[in-house]
Amino acid sequence: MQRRSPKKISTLPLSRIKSAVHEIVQRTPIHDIHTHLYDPALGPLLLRGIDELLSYHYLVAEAFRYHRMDYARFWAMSKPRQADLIWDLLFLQNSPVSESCRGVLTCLQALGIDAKKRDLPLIRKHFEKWSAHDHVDRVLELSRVGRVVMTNNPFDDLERPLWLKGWKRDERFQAALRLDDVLVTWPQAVPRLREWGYDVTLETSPRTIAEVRRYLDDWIKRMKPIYLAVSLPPCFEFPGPGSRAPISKLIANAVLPVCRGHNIPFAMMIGVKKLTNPQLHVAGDSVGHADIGVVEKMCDAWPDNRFLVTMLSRENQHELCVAARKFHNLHIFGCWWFLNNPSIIEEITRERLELLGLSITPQHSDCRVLDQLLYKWGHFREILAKVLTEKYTDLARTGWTLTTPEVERDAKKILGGSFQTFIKN
Ligand code: HDL
Ligand code: ZN
Repeated sequence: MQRRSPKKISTLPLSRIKSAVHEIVQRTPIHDIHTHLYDPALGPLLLRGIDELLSYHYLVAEAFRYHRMDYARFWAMSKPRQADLIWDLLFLQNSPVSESCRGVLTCLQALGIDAKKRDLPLIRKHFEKWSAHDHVDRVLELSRVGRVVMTNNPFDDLERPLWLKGWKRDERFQAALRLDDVLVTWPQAVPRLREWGYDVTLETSPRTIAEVRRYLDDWIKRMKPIYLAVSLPPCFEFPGPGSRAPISKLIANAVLPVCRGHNIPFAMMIGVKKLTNPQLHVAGDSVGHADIGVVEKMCDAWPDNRFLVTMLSRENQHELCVAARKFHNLHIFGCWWFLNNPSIIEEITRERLELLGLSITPQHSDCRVLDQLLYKWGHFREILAKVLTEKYTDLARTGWTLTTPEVERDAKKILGGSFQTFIKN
């Protein structure tokens, strides 16, 4: 039988690269590897709608730059009243040019809600008609986000009982077990762990280490997290195994062995200065430059562990790329929080592609409100398409030829595929 020659796939001419890349990046589904969203079955934990969008802590901080209201008085206001104030200050009295404000408008536009009338009560009415499940389906479809990784914390008094009861999981929402309470505020964690039946003491004795491992095993069994995570201050240091500091001992002797045992990565989100202004509550955190040597030492000391790392300081980004070149058990991700602005996203994404090729996960959304998926990914896709077009054009100019399936393959890797490969191997 005559073997048919494989279907000839035409190469992309220089003139078609831009339109092809933009079209492919726009339609490629996303694995969003870090968010604060929740499975809709968890009810009120999943924030959604215009009042949550407007009272997002990014906008709260920006609004306080235009008013001198007493902090306690602001926090005593209901969410809709906070939203009214923020809408007036950041959208009506000033043009909403900041990325967080523009994001609200992108969400409304994507949902087909007309903001031109600037009628907040009317905008509210649009959101009232969607049940949580319909709202989730609609936003995931419009944003083309296929998988969302939650941030799950057994120390959260609203969340813990829901996990203990259990529910039929929506497989689009994956779990990540968050360890800040155990690792960063160990003294406060001890009494609660004891209350839950774990025989731990302030001293991180072998018994305590064994009990922390049991705690991690119990919650890994319950949540099936795809990674364990912690956010760390810029001053976080890691002298290596056996150090006296609780956080280092707990990581070295409990977290990393458990991650190896379950074959799941450890995510470190480094550079948060907690509550620089405590009166701003969750909006009060700031940023500090961290020591990349800590990341390098840990990747070197534990070659059988896999580390997902994102850093909050812009000044840490280049050295994080270089560190990732040295350690294949290090996967870097996201333009996190204060980096999630077009000017910085473009700079970071460009340097990551130039130093690391496609072995990165250049973005996560960090969404706290369901609808934010529409803007955080809508804005990023535009920037990624622009940078990728430049890179492919550079290649084409050397005479290298590209095909559509190759661009599709690359986009899939960058929007979650490289992460999926990293967590599997
Ligand atoms: O620690 C974290 O996961 C951070 O993302 C914080 O939640 C932060 O408040 C945030 O929402 N950043 O976008
Ligand atoms: Zn986060």
